[in-house]
Amino acid sequence: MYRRMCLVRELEEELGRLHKKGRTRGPIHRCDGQEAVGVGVTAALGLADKVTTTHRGHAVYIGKGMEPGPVVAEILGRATGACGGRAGHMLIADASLGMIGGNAIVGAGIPAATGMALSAQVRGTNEVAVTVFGDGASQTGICHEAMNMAGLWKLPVVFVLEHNHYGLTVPTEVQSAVDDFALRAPGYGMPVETVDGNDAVAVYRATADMADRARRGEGPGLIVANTYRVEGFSTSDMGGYQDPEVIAKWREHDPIRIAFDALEPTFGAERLTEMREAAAREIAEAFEAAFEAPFPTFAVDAASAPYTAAQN
Ligand SMILES: Cc1ncc(C[n+]2csc(CCOP(=O)(O)OP(=O)(O)O)c2C)c(N)n1
Ligand SMILES: [Mg+2]
Repeated sequence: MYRRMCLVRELEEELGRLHKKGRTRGPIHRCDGQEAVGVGVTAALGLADKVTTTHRGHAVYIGKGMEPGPVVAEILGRATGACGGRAGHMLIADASLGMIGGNAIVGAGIPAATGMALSAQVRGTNEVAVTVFGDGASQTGICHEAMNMAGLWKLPVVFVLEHNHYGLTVPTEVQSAVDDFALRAPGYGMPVETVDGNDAVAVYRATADMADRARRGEGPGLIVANTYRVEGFSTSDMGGYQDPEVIAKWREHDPIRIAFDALEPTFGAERLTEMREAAAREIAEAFEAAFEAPFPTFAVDAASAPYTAAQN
């Protein structure tokens, strides 16, 4: 988890630098400071388990086992990307790893994972589906519909609410009728655990517990992972509406530092620093390769095109 969080951090910081140089296309939704959610959740899952994530999903992609090379190439829209350069940074998927996708439609990953859980139940497997979604997404109608059906049918789905305290520029206190999102779980007949979302071990343990229940046929669970969006909504966000003192407090409570401090007595600072440096090299190499790679071609294949110009 430490290694993967380092990879994500290096990825996000490089994306921030490249955006400033005008070398990325469109806004990028950085997840630095929130790595422990995506990485901790996915560390508790097997290959056959499915996960959906959001427009801010880089930690989930890397956590579920995607290599930096195809992820970076996809973010830069190259033909060598995980989705051939056609998905972009919000929609990356690799079904062979159970990484079913990010999603640019807020909340859309929630019913998708719930449907995958229904599929697992109908097929009689012991797979679980997990959906990581934002506090903003938790206000959508489809979130509540999915949670209700999951509770009613005891579907093997784990709902992970990545509570970074903002939906775009809107803070929690003006988007939710309750301060504490954990209050919602009893309404759908499911247990809830609230964790420090910057502590990868806490996130991992909560996910493993909820996934075990789900595999036993005991139904869904909710995890509220408290974290904070330290970098603004996207690389295009001009900021100014988040309290600098609050940002500074959360920066102190950094998920990589927490992991470092937990591991240091056993492994030593030197080894952990080497791992961080190796992650930086791996990301730098992924960017170098991606910048060399071609863009996809968009030639229309007449045989597979569903409509002809005449039909249109
Ligand atoms: C259905 C839909 N409504 C609105 C938007 C515009 N939008 C993009 S991200 C976002 C806020 C999401 O907040 P949250 O779910 O907390 O995720 P975060 O950005 O904090 O990770 C909104 C409203 C969208 N993409 N899709
Ligand atoms: Mg949010």
